[in-house]
Amino acid sequence: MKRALITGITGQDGAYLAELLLSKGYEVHGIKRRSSLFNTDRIDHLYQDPHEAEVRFKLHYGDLTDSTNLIRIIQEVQPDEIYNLGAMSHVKVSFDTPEYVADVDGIGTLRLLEAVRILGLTRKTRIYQASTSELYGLVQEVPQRETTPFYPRSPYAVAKLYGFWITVNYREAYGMYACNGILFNHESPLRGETFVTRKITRGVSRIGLGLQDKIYLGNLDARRDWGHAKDYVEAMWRILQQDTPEDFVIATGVTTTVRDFVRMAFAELGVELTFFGEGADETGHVVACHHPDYQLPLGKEVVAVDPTYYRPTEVELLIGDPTKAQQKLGWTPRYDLPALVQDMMQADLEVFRRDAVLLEAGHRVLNYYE
Ligand code: NDP
Ligand code: GDR
Repeated sequence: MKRALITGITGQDGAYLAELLLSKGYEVHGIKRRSSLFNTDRIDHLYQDPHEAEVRFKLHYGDLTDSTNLIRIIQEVQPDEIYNLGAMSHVKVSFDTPEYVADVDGIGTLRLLEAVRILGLTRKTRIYQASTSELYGLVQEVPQRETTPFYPRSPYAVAKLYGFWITVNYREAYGMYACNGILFNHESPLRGETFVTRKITRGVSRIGLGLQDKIYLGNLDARRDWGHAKDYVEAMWRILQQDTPEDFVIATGVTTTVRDFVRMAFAELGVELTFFGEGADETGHVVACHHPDYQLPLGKEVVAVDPTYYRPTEVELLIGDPTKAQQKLGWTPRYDLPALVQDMMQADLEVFRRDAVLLEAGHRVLNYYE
């Protein structure tokens, strides 16, 4: 039985990857951080009582800022594969906490590689590093591929640049099987609530159900290559199953503006929008409702821009070229963008229908701002 260790197992990708590896017969170990509230919502369905006879899912307390703890866990687990998904992953927040992000996302990667080296596991343990399309930053070439020069535009991306190159360096210096997946944006019903797609699907669901009036967003012109996280964790696994370690771009090859993502989410309710104005003055209004359950007033303003969400330096355009992954890994995504939006909208509508019922029965429900 293969043994995998996942950092960031409580995050979106960690949850889907753990599910995938368990379905392939792996024993899965994950590192979770101690927090004052439960932080295992996304993986609670995988939890196994440690008293059971055959436990294939185990969590360890740890943190990427703590070398001794990483060394201890890796020594104990002796993993065949490590997936380094742990990170402070929010680009906008990285401008507020740049030093912390450098420590976790940059030096954290070094700590993990060093732990494997110090423990003499360089021949046994394969390492996947969660690299990102944010490395491309300011557009140098489109579509972006493995050979496109990097130009990071945030403390997050600069920290991930270190993570990328230290992974390459350990591969070349010590012959380690260590690879970067340069993954473009991938989303799902498990996506963190403050990333733009999930913020939109939650906001649109709440507007449709009468729980909220409007969503406030930042740069509506930004273009992203959005895929489904379920497809992308499959690519991570395939990257570690090759004969030789290499880096791969994982993307759909299609790019869409934030504004069009908003349109697509409202379309799931049968609601059509028109946008007026430009920049910080742009607003989105209801022009038609085709579904009997979601009859919003025509002309209602449901989207507005709040410059608070602008970034000091923005990544305007991402579109990836997944040719190498298609050819060498045999990887192609199963979800396209309409299927992704549908999946996210269905999940969020279900969540907020419960809130709507509670509200009608006189209970208090939370408001969400961000
Ligand atoms: P999430 O933000 O959903 O999850 C991040 C995970 O990292 C969480 O489990 C979090 O724990 C954990 N974490 C945060 N800080 C630390 C720390 N100091 N020590 C240990 N663990 C920590 O991210 P995603 O699942 O979306 O992304 C997974 C990885 O892939 C990240 O590295 C991200 O930067 C990268 N990536 C993501 C892309 C995407 O589009 N989703 C695209 C390209 C790269 P907790 O739950 O306690 O907060
Ligand atoms: P990103 O994702 O920065 O690409 O990083 P995010 O969803 O945060 O932003 C995408 C684009 O949308 C614009 N935007 C807004 N973003 C947020 N969060 N909130 C808003 O209100 C809003 N309005 C407009 C942003 O300016 C941006 O252009 C994600 C993370 O998962 C990283 O960890 C990962 O490395 C990259 O994807 C690939």
